[in-house]
Formats: sequence, C-alpha cells, structure tokens
Amino acid sequence: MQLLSIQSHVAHGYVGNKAATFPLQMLGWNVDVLNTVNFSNHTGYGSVHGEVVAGDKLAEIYAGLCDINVQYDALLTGYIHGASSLAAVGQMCKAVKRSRPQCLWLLDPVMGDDGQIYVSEDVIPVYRQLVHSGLVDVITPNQLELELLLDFKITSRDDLRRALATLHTEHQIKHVVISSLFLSAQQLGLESKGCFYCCVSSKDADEPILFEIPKLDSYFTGVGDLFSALLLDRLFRLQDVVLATNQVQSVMSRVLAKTQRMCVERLGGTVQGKLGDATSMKECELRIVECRDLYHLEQTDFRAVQL
Ligand code: PXL
Repeated sequence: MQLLSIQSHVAHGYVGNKAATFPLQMLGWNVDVLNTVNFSNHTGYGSVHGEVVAGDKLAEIYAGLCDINVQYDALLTGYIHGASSLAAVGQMCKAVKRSRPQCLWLLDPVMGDDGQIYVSEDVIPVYRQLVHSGLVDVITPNQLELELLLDFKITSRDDLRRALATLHTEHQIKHVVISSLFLSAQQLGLESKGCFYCCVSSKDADEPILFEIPKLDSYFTGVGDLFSALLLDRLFRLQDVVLATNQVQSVMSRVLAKTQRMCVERLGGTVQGKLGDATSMKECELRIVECRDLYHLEQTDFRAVQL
C-alpha cells in the first residue's frame, strides 16, 4: 500500500507528517512524505524557526515522483501554510485522482482550532475551490474549519445539518467526518454528559450520526493529524466510515489517555499545555512512539446517535 502524505515537518515534536508517518508505517503503509514547511516545532510554542516550502518547490518534487511513475493508493493532505503551496498541492492531487480515480484522497483542511488560526488566511478560498473540485473523497474539518470552509457559523443542530447537506450536494464530498464539534449537548438537543461530539456524514447514507466521546481535561497539538492518518487507513480497509471512525476514536482515546498519563508523570499533577509556553508545550507532545502498540486496535467504544 503506497501513500503520499503532504503535511508539515517539525524537527521537534509530533504534528503534521511527524504525527502521521510512523503510525501509518506501523499499519503497513509505504509513506512518501512531502513536507510543506520545515519548522523547528509547532506554532503553539510561541517561537518557531524555519521556512515554508513555496508552491513551485513542492511542484518540483512532485514532477520527480511523476518521472519515476509512483502509483498511489491514497493521498493525505494536511497542514499547508499558504495559498501558493496549497494551490500547488491541489494541482498535484487533482492530477493523481484524474489518472487513478480509485486512489482515496483524505483532505484535512488544517487551519486552526480553539478559535485560533495557525495558517495564512489566504488558504481559505483555495480550500473552498478544492473541496468543490468533486475529486476529494473525505474531509475531516473540526468545527472552526467547517465554518471557515462554508463561511457561516454553526450554532445549532439545524446549522450543522445544513452544512453537511451543502458539502454532499453542492460539493460532491462523499464523506465528512467532523473530528470535534464545539457545539454543546444542549445546542445539539442532547442530554449533557461532559462529552464532545464527533460527527460522521456520508452522501449515500440516510442520516448523519454523532459519537459522544468523554472529554479529557487537556489540550494536545497534532491530535487532528493523527486522527486523519488513522482514519484514512481504516477507511481504506473497511469502506464503512461510521465503523472506521468509531475504531479510530477508540484508538485516539487510548493514545490521549497514555499521553496524558506520561505528561502528568513529567509535570507532576498538571497537564495543561499553555499556548506560547515552550516548557509546558514540550511535555504535552503526543507520545507517538510510546503508543506504537495501539494503532492497530479494532475496539468500537462509542455508540452512534442520530444527529
Ligand atoms: O496539528 C496542526 C499543526 C500542524 N503543523 C504545524 C502546526 C500545527 C498546529 O499548531 O504548527 C507546523
């Protein structure tokens, strides 16, 4: 199984390609890695050194891959810092899909989280065009990213249903998996249980569903990057997006629990990584290597409820 992963590289820590590559390799993928930035660390540390790889440089590497005729079974696109790089990535992924329609493209429109945008905002219109190309199979936005893509705020269950319908009908996206919603249980018309919600919606299925997932009192960076990598693997194998998402969220909850445990051991009692504070950020990196035995697990911990 051959996959092209187009995301960020950081020298220290685990986001972007550093969060995706090793788990995918553990799952049996040959991962070709195209780095969209070459940074010292993720942007949440407050201090970052390094450079963004411009669109023409990315296109040059892709031309080399075409010359040697690598055939991809899957494409994974994540953190891409600016419009020029994203436009180039869009061109190459569209070319792969046109020549090999069975190749599965998971587009994670990584733009921000928790109200903070960590890429250049000029990517927004380019993501809108890409999502509209009819060539993307799966998107995995969080709620902020969904709102940026569709240019409206989601404050109710009806808004969410309207957003999903737009993605399926106007944009022809087959599967939408919203990794985390910040809508409350009350806004969704559900009983409050200290959970966050993950939403799965497919063009050909009758109704979108929600998974209720217990919240951990902590914040880690790279969680969405690991989630999208694992989802691409599971979806490729199972073809059932609800089952795939349930399995992946079950793996994620174990990875996060282990990361939190290791973090508590190091920080002694507190596990709050503070954005902009390098000392706590460093301890709150995902334990991608230490969790190596978890990626293949097939538990389904969560029950689906209708949206
Ligand atoms: O996980 C998102 C992400 C990916 N890559 C880089 C980042 C971030 C989030 O901060 O800084 C370089």
